[in-house]
Amino acid sequence: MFSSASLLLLTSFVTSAYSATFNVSTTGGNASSPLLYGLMFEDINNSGDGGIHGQLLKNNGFQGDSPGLTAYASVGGTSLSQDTTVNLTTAIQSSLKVSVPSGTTASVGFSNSGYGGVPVNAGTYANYFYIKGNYSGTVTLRLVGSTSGTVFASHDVTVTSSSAKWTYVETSFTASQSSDRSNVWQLLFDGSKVAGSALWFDLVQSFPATYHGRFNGIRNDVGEFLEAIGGSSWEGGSPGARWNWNETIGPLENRPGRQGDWSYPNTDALGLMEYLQWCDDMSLTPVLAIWSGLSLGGGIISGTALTPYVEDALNELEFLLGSTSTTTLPSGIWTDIHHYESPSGFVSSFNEFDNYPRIPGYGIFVGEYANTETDSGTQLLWSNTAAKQVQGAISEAVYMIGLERNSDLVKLASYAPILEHFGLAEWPPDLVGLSSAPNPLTGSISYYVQKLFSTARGDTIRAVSADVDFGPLYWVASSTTRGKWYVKIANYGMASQNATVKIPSASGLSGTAAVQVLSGSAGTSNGPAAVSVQPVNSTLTGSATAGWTFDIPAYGVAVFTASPA
Ligand SMILES: *[C@@H]1O[C@H](CO)[C@@H](O)[C@H](O)[C@H]1NC(C)=O
Ligand SMILES: *[C@@H]1O[C@H](CO)[C@@H](O)[C@H](O)[C@H]1NC(C)=O
Ligand SMILES: *[C@@H]1O[C@H](CO)[C@@H](O)[C@H](O)[C@H]1NC(C)=O
Ligand SMILES: *[C@@H]1O[C@H](CO)[C@@H](O)[C@H](O)[C@H]1NC(C)=O
Ligand SMILES: *[C@@H]1O[C@H](CO)[C@@H](O)[C@H](O)[C@H]1NC(C)=O
Ligand SMILES: *[C@@H]1O[C@H](CO)[C@@H](O)[C@H](O)[C@H]1NC(C)=O
Ligand SMILES: CC(=O)N[C@H]1CO[C@H](CO)[C@@H](O)[C@@H]1O
Ligand SMILES: CC(=O)N[C@H]1CO[C@H](CO)[C@@H](O)[C@@H]1O
Repeated sequence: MFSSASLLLLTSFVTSAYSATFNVSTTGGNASSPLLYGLMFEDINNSGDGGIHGQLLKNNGFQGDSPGLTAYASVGGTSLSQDTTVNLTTAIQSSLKVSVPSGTTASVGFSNSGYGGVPVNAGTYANYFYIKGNYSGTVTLRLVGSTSGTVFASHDVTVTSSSAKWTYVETSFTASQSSDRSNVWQLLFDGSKVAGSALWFDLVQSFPATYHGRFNGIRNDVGEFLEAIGGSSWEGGSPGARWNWNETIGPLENRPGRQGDWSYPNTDALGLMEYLQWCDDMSLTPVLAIWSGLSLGGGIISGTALTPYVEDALNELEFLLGSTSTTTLPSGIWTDIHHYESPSGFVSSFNEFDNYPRIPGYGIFVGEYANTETDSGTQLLWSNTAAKQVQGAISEAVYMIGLERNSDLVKLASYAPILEHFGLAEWPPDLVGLSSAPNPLTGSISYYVQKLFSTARGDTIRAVSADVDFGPLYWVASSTTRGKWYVKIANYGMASQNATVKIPSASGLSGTAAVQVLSGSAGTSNGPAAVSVQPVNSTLTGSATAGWTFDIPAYGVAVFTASPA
């Protein structure tokens, strides 16, 4: 215990600069898991529909509990309704009925405002829709500024449709750049041909360029942003409402979608195969989660009552692995640990796994972790001034250093959640935010820390002898089989620290090393479309025996890299 007098003394003491020396051992050490910096994805805060999935139009299949006419508006005096008597398929049970008043002569139709606006960027858009009703003529698809009326794209397609069955139309067009997110997608037709009658539409879709050009793919811009680094939505509010893998595959019109866990519908257009395609395209290792019997809203299923769900998991494995010989679930025991913490919570968890028993076949998966509040309990939100702050991001770095030091035991870890649509989020603060505006993506400070750590992964964790104890500096060293050496050091303190890294027994290293440093004052944050904190690169001159010296400012993190000459 400190008396208040000695606490004061300590406070003034730590504001002066320190220096520390780290000797990295070149022998021994433990294998490090290559899966320590993962991405945990779940459809929350419109991270799937309206987020990473490329499809931009909202409520296109009238899915979820109360779709109504969400996102739709009449154009040119039509009247719109959700028609539950005219369905596309067994899965998609409603359509959009567009009634045209008698005497109409103009081009009329409907618009869709997407997820907080339709992003309109110069480029090609692929469009798909179903139409039913007697119509033979031109259908015009447009992207239009909602208040400005500016037309960014206008494209005619000739359609012949009857009331006997659904007609599928696919077409693409090129748009010019909009300066904001207030845009709608419009579908117009010749009102004179439908006056006094109606047409029906369903599963309207519009995609900008997708990542790796995939059909029904993920957004290119979001994909590229997340490429730099690696959920519970499927639990369901009740057992019946859980995510069913077999209803997220196959043609989109056969996917019923579901009311997601986070108060909005999931279209499941981003389904099992799309997740795997995403992993493939980013060279990610997928970790398949199966339902354990626990629902978010309670309703736990256990014991023999779980048998059909185990069967379902085996069917899923067979479907994915192409083997019909899967008769038992893979062995191995894993514990999934979640941490949503304050900065001090993370720092005090630095040594969480240091003394954990090591049992063969047993591993830890830190399935979700993030700093979500300040030490005084203020919740962090992108929308207020307290977005993710430097202090919290450094505390996450301290925790991640603890994970890496124990990565012989902690095999997998994933920050969560990773993506939110600004303004459509109920679980802040996510790693990355996006909007429908041009240049839509903003990385939180935590995003840059994840990026720093995940791109400096060694395969062997090396022992370090230092002339200081842990706190406020925390460190971990690793090396790769290709002769690179990494030292990650977090400074969770209010004073700048000088660090000298030596690798006395290493030979053949270049005298020129690199260090990437991220730091800022404790409460600084990156706001939507306003990035103030990100890593800064420097080159260092030194040697393995004399060391390399660099400064780690207060609330900072440094990733040091030495490479073969
Ligand atoms: C509409 O849904 C019913 C089941 O509610 C199904 O029998 C019917 O085939 C569906 N219509 C189409 C066109 O698929
Ligand atoms: C559509 O056209 C067909 C064939 O001319 C006709 O039998 C049917 O009544 C028309 N349907 C509507 C809704 O007008
Ligand atoms: C999916 O599998 C469940 C059993 O787990 C079954 O009840 C359901 O009918 C299946 N759905 C489809 C579309 O096959
Ligand atoms: C390797 O793991 C053991 C626990 O199994 C631990 O005691 C030791 O410190 C670790 N060594 C390094 C270099 O991390
Ligand atoms: C680092 O290694 C050097 C050379 O072996 C040694 O002189 C020094 O005391 C060591 N420093 C620490 C902090 O272990
Ligand atoms: C900083 O260094 C890293 C690692 O070498 C590199 O990937 C990144 O592109 C560099 N950033 C800048 C802005 O030069
Ligand atoms: C569409 C959606 O999920 N909206 C919710 C997002 O989060 C805000 C804030 O919690 C809720 O108010 C919305 O209902
Ligand atoms: C406070 C302090 O000692 N800062 C020094 C840390 O190391 C760098 C690089 O050698 C110097 O430039 C700083 O002056």
